[in-house]
Amino acid sequence: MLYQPFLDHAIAYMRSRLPISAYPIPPGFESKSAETGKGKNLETVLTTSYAFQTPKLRQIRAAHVQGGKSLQVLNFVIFPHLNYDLPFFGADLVTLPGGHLIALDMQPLFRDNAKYQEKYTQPILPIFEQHKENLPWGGDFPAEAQQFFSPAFLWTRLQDTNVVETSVFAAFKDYLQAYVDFVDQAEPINDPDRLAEIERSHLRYLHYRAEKDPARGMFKRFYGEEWTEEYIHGFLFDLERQMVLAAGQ
Ligand code: DBV
Repeated sequence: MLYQPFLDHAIAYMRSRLPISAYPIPPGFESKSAETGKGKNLETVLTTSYAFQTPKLRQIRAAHVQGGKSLQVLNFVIFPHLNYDLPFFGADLVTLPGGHLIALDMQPLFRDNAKYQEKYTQPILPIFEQHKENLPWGGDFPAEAQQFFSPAFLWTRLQDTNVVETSVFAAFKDYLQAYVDFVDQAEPINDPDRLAEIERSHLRYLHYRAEKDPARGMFKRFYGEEWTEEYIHGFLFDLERQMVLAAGQ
């Protein structure tokens, strides 16, 4: 239940500020459970999915995994529509037997572009600096993932659950608020070259996340390969499927 308040807050907050409506979740993926372990270690692992959209945000989605005290995950990502230059909102909140692993960021479409950084990173640096004090840098992470994170990437490993409930929750709320502020201000892009760049950037990000999903092993173990691949490509990172569908209409 560690991340339930994060999920509740995110949905209530977005609802209070944005015209959100439901986004369809493919049948069979709203809720999935499996038993793991044996005897007194028997545990039910429940994965529930949530999805919304707004006129500017193509997909707001969350996957919530609950498998007892030592397995809790909330992966919450916002994918803007392709005619906005908004960053992705990405939260990966992971509790495993070894502790908590927290990734929180607004992942830029154009990481090394100075004007883009000025627009979407500078404004959140003060929030980053403030929360970084309670959330020390988590150390190594995959080098190839580096290109997808902003300079305001909060990345930490924690033992203390209390810190998750207080400092991480506070950072999560501040990042989400700053993100919704960006969404409020965002204007549609019309320039065809810029639109093509945005689409390329989305696809690059999607391919990376779908291919390298760190939860793949866990999901396969619990729910099997077929369910897992369909969940990843048909729900968690569904842009390509949606583009194929749109092209066929
Ligand atoms: N991660 C996901 C989704 C998850 C999920 C959809 C629904 O992208 C969970 C579930 N993340 C998850 C789990 C682990 C991690 C780890 C279960 C632990 C895996 C394990 O130890 O077995 C940020 N998440 C991680 C790690 C990173 C991230 C860097 C450590 C992985 C490692 O060390 O290999 N979030 C992750 C990431 C990006 C992001 C790589 C982006 C570009 O936004």
